[in-house]
Amino acid sequence: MLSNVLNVQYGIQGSIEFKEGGAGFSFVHIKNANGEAVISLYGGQVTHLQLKDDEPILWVSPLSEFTPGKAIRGGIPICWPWFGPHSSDPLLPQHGIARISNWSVVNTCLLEGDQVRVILRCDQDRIDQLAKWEGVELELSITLGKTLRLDLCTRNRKREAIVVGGALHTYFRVEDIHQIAVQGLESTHYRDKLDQYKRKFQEGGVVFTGETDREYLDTKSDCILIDKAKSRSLKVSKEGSNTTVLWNPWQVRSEEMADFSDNGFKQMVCIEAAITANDEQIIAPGENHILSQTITLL
Ligand code: TA6
Repeated sequence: MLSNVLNVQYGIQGSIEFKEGGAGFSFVHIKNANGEAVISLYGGQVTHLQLKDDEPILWVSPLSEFTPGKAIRGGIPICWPWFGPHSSDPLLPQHGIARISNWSVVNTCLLEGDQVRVILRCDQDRIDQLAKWEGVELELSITLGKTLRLDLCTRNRKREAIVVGGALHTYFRVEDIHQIAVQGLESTHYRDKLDQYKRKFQEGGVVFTGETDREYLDTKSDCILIDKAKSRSLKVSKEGSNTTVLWNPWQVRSEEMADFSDNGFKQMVCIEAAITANDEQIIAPGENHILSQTITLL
């Protein structure tokens, strides 16, 4: 069992443990005095997070498949090296290859302040098979302290520059979509995917009354997710990104997606640190780009 080997090499008693899960996937379970998290090595995807003994923070569809080639529906999918459909090849997977690739463990360690860190690397053979991406490396550092922080590092080992897009496509669990608000995007322009990507202006806080699919532009702001029904507020901060995506599929879209529970839309919202379209990042030879998201329970 892969988990047994990983536990010998990377397990840390009481803090980091590898276990087999659905469909034979290997998961790393991390915990400290502040909370716990679970990460699937398939997709490099965080699938569970709890902070300060509060209720779970991430949403995973009960109908999510755990099968190779299919993205896990929920948690924190890694969209890379592009966001949405590929710009020219419709045969390439939506949101890139990272979330449907195997990831290996690079390192695990305990840091000061009771922090636990796991560093994963996306399967290099999978990246090298992607035209124009051979020689580009992708690593994800996941740090659980009083917060959960993800650092997605793209390293350009090629002789020419690359242009990378993507997102940390985080599905937050909420009690009732009708009773939440997202603050931090006031007075920000956004592209509305549901209206031919028309550029619009966000006056006040964001509330959800129907399908919502928006790319907020030129914003480095923290977002505050206010969940009135759960009496909980979360801060979602980011680095390395000027675009924040908000998404809720609402009823009809949820019913159209086989791996999305029909009423699941009522209990989730995606707040994504993104580098999309106008915000894709040019990485010079030998340079890196780091896309980060930090989740804090307020
Ligand atoms: O992040 C929003 C979005 O781009 C939506 O347009 C929707 O496609 C969503 O991602 C989910 O995409 P997926 O490929 O995971 O079904």
